[in-house]
Amino acid sequence: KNMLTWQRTGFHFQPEKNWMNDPNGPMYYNGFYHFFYQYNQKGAVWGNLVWGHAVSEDMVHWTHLPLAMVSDQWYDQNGVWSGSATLLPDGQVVMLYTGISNESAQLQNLAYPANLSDPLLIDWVKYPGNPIIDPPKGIDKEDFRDPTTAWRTSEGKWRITIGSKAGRTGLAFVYETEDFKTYRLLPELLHSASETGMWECIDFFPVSINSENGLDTSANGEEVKHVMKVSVQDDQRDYYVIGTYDEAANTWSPDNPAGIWIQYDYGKFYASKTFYDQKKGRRILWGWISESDSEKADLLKGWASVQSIPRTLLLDQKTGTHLLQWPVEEIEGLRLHGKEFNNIKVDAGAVIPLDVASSSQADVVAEFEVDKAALAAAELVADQEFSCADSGGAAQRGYLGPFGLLVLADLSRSEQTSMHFYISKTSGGNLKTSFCTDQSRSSEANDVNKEIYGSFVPVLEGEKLSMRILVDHSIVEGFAQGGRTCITSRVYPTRAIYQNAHIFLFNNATNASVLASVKMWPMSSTTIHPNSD
Ligand code: DQQ
Repeated sequence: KNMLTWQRTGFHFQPEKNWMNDPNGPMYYNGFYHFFYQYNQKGAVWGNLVWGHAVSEDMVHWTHLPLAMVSDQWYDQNGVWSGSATLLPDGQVVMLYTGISNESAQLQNLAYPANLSDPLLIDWVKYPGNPIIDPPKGIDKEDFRDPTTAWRTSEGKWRITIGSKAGRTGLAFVYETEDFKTYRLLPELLHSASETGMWECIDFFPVSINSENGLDTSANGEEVKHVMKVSVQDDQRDYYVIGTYDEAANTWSPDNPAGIWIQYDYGKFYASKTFYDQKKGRRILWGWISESDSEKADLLKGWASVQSIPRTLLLDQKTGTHLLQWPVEEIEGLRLHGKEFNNIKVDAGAVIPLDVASSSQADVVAEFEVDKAALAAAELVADQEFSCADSGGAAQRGYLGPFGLLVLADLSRSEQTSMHFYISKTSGGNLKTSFCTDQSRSSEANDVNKEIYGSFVPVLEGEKLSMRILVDHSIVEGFAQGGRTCITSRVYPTRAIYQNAHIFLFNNATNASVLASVKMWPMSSTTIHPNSD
């Protein structure tokens, strides 16, 4: 329809048109995955938010349904904002969300499906007694939003947490309820942190310390850790920490006393939310991925934002500090004829094309082994405080990197986006691996973000360096070391599109060669089924 159509994705979740932001109320119910999202029916910019709705049997192919909730009450007249689903043991579905009232107050509300025997749960009813929770005393009416999924205490009561701030301190209020209609504010805060500003879209859930299974949100006990995730509004970044939940004291505290907050993703990824998938016994993470082009381009495209490929989320038992994020296994069903490249030696300074066919939609898995002699001579590596953002990106030359993949690259590489590793040496003398993306040459357009970013990735004794990359026209999602560190990048090539998008291996180290093994699959598209009402 317009000159920017190639930027639409082939297998990521997006509505047919207009603006989308946060994932809302994801759940699995009666044979279908339900996905709701913040949606502006009126255009490709943020505003007029209501709840879009889609269903799927595999979280890959989606059917778009009519809007689930619109602004039709005084308490949500200025927006139906984010919220979460809770499945009750008797089969009821509870949806809690933030309404923006006629006076711009953030009020929490209850909604439920009109007809539980409708497998698609198309119609939603707002509880006549809404709003169910007003902002607490002393809290600004515009700083109180995004109720979580409820968890059940050992006494059989339900608790939720809601993000807020007092001054510059971000905080998590906890409410207790028995019927989801009347609530009691508990005197303690679940957690708070100074100088972090408003906490949006808090997520609070258990992970198992010794099993690969996900846990129901109410699970608790000896073998469980609790993850606190906060979307820090000022940063537009999602941070998590693994910690311990004390139900009796109604507090959560980070295991690491320094309370180091890790990002789910070091690129574009915000307002994320998990749910427990009881069909497959796993916890799934959804995140909103905004555009990094101009608003003008979004208006021209007629749409803005995609959702991440849903990610299975587990505690990394090897580090104990990180979560592992991995695209849901169902996405592998989109893989077409794969190609394998084994033990390719990439010399210092080399760039090797990997495919001749198009790869604007691709799933790529790569492993790298750095030359042993070069690693052994690591004393030659200068100590440095390396950070992806302050580095020269893929074009920098260092002793042990950068090396990795170039994707969405045209044959002359006038455009390319890297996902790469860089091994540096800390002042303590240890080697440290970073996982970075370099967007500086991603597009010849000049009104798009071209930052270099990324972060440290833990690499344990005996592990090879590995990355997986999902490429989909204007998005690249990268997962290093099984998903310990992730980067999502939005890029807008003008030449490296369709048949002209290729993949290369590169190694810009000055001394070390690397041995690379790569598997890659073109990905088929998922069909959008627009609701025709
Ligand atoms: N987006 C919603 C809010 C939430 C914010 C409004 C986070 O409920 O705090 O669209 O992106």
